[in-house]
Amino acid sequence: MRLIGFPILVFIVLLISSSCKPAGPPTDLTKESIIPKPVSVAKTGSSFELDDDTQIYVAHDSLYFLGQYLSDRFKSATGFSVPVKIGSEAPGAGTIFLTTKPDQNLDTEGYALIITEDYIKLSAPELHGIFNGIQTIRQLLPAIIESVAVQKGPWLISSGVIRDYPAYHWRGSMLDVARHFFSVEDVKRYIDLISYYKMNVLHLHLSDDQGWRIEIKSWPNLTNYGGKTEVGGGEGGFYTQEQYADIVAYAKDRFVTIVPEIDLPGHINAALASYGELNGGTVISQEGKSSEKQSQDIGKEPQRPKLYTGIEVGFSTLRIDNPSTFKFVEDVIREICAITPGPYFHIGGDEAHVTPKQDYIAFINQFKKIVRKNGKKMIGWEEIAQANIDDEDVVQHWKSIQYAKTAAAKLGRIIMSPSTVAYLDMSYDSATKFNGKKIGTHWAAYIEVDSAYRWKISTAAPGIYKDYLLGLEAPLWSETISTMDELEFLAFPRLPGYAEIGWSPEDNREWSEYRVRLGKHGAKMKAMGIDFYRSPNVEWVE
Ligand code: TNX
Repeated sequence: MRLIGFPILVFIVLLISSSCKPAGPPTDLTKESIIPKPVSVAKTGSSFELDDDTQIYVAHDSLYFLGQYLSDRFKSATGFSVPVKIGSEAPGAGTIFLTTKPDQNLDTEGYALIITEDYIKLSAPELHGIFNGIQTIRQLLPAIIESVAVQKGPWLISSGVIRDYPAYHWRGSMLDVARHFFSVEDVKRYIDLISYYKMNVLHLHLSDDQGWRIEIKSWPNLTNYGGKTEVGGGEGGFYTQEQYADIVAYAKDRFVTIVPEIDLPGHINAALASYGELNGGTVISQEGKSSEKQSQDIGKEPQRPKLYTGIEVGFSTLRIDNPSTFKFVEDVIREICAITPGPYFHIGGDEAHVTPKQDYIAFINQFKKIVRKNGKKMIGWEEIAQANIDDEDVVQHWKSIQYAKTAAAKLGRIIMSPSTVAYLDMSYDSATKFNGKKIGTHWAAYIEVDSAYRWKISTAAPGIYKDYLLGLEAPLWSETISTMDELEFLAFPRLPGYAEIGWSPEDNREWSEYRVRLGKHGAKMKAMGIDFYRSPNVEWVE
């Protein structure tokens, strides 16, 4: 029986074969999906091919490690061992040339990328810009360049010119390693992932009621006892000072500044549980309620509260009238500052609900002196705006914009982490689950990928002088997550949007355009093995 006429059959075969034909080489640089969106992109209509003859040339020794970093990014997926050579001549055919040169319009983190059929030239005023330009090159290659196994090419990049630099210098994320501990390897992977999107700050929340996560040599019980559990009663963990230094060095090579936080004077139960002398004679009636009743007899009968594994906040505090308190604070800040090359120390300062207000203010003023004495600038959560803030201090907004305004009126600098749009621990919606387990919380809001993207730093901080706004941080609190996969599921795909909010010109961003670009990053995130949330608001290309 003849079901389809011959001409129709030919037509269908032609149709199928034409739709299966591999796409031609990419030639339109303006159509590529780069996140964060670059400041300017111009196309020239051809493409460069990375192949087994490609060589990387760097203009001088100090660029060598970046050339090697780029070569390493190519290795697994292409199977090519792209050699890195030092040579100051102009780029020859088949080369990727990295060079630094002054360019007043590019800023300290900016870069210029010229891609021709014959070569790629990446130049920047500083090494940080070269690193950022390398991330752009990675994103311009086919998504499978991020695969760990060898893939089939060709490895083509559209030609043209990109000039790019950030709107804000503080583009970061905070990771809470206190509520649940995350290993050195996990933290390094997170550094790799955030820096792929040109973020440059990782704030580590290193202590809280549930655990103390960084070795303090003069107070060893903090980790030997106070680091041994976490939310839900798991085994916890901590970083030795050497491991912390290893994280810091890894971050430095990726132009990420580590900001260590020790949360004071509240969120301190793990320390009180480790050293009764810090708790003074406080009467403890039940787990997690160490400050329910404060005895007047400090030091009389040091009682340690139990380690805490729940998720309440605001119940613990240091005591300002306790002689041990500042010995402890001085030692902790001194030891951590000594192994932190970055310019900041974060003293926490949030939710000190059981610290009397005058004591709280006195505490912050004193912490600031100690931080300065150790050569760092103080950062604190927004409540520190109540203390003596000046233009060297940084205040991190999370809930009440009034505190940020108060801080700015005192000349303080502001990091924006508005919990209703920028908290990575908020669920996407009421059904958010990973592998059948509900994760995330929603005390501030449900944050779908579009609402995470649709805000601006400057309008979220009305009335604050723009020069005082350092940028943004997306905090990832870990009460509900304990594995790297769960971490990734909450961070992605919102984190690339935060990276773009901090980097790209504010008036040149549109959700309707961004969602298409983000959809194309599905394939890249998949190739990187990221367990990301497939938001129904995005058409994923994988
Ligand atoms: C509030 S935000 C906190 C944290 C919690 C978080 C949970 C802030 C400065 N403090 O202690 O982990 O909410 O979303």
